[in-house]
Amino acid sequence: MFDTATYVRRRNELKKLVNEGVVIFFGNNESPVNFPNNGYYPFRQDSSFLYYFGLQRDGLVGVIDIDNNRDILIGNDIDIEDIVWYGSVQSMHDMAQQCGADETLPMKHLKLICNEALRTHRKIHFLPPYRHDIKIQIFDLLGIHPTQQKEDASMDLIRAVVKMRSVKEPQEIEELERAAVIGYEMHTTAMRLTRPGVTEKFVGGQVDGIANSYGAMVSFPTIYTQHGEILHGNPSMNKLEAGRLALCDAGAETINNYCSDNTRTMPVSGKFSQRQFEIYSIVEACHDYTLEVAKPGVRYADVHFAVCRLMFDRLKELGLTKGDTEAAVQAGAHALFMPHGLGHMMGMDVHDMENLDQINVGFDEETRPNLTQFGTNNLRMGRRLEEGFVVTDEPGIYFIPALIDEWKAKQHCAAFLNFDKIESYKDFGGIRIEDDVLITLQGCRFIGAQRIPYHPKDVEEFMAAHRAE
Ligand SMILES: [Mn+2]
Repeated sequence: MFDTATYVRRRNELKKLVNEGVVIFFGNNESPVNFPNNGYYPFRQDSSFLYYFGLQRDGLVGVIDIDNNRDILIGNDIDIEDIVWYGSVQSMHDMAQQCGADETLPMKHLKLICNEALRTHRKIHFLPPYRHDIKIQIFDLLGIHPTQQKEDASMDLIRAVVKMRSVKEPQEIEELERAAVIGYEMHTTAMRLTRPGVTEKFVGGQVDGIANSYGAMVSFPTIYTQHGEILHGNPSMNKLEAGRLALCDAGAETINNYCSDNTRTMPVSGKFSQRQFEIYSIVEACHDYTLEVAKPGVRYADVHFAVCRLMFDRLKELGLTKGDTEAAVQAGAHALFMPHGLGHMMGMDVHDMENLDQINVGFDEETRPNLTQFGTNNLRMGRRLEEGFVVTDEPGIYFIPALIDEWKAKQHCAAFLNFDKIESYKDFGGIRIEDDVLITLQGCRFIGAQRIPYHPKDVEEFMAAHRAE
């Protein structure tokens, strides 16, 4: 965790932003696998609780009483039985000191605090819960049914948390840099292990092991697949085949739970075919183009569409698309190839603050999401960039047979698409290249001192030099 002053400062700023009432941050509990005491490991704390209290133990709740300017850490000290099985952990008193809370109270006091606040008609702020045990806890404390809790969550608190967590502090950027170092090891491991005859699952498992060895865990379930056209394809027991592409989308969390998120696509044989090289080069150009366009004040939705226009133009050179680029992108024709957004916020969550809803995180009053157009409705981040934001830059080109069939049958965007030519790519798979971008005062830069190879020549050279035989 960071120093005590960090958490005191953050909570004081939050008090100013929320202004009145009682804020409750629920920490996560252990999540059982097959028995209450057999938890999924590693334990993952709630990110907003971490942001304001920094403590990694399960069974904690942070209360910020704005009206009385009191920060209370709630939880029970562990008993001798726990110490026998799990070893000694810090006392509640020690943890309160670490995060700078004014006092600690046992968990049963939370109900008293809530009852008192309800009785005096004070506003109780909580974030939308995403775990079922927390939903039951909120039901017990506040009498709000789980189906009503998302609606009753505090918009004032959501806005304040998004405002604060969106802009990364220098010490957070250092953590993200550490995550990038682990991410580099994960992806170069995948490049070393990718060769014909190995299963996807083997490579994926080795990549996960790197995250577990050097950090807390993976930042999301690793995607490693020859079916890159399946956007979130899990590693299967299928063996890698020469001539195909393998797509690896993976990231790590540091011990302090800051994330990396990168994607590389590599030829199983170690060399790109001409057709693979042509498509890959387009994705590479799109990926690099983001760095030229993204800067403070620019909407990320506009960066997305700038990239889409470039992609469409380049696909035209290959005879896959046709017609006026501007009109094609407005019609959403590019979404046949890239049905997702260019990127998302990243921080302690890989899709940062996703539990607070993308409409609150990636959009604002000025920049509203387009919920109706296929592809564009998948944008996670649209609003104007600010210094300190961290977003991913992850263009991709996919040939999704079912989508090609559907669009062709409906003649959707037929004025802009050469379906006959596109059909010949149905066995292609998909390519994505992803890096994490920090918005700086003047522009932006990639996070990570060392780039994971991504220029085609660099990927081939790395694989030739380092591949396991
Ligand atoms: Mn991503």
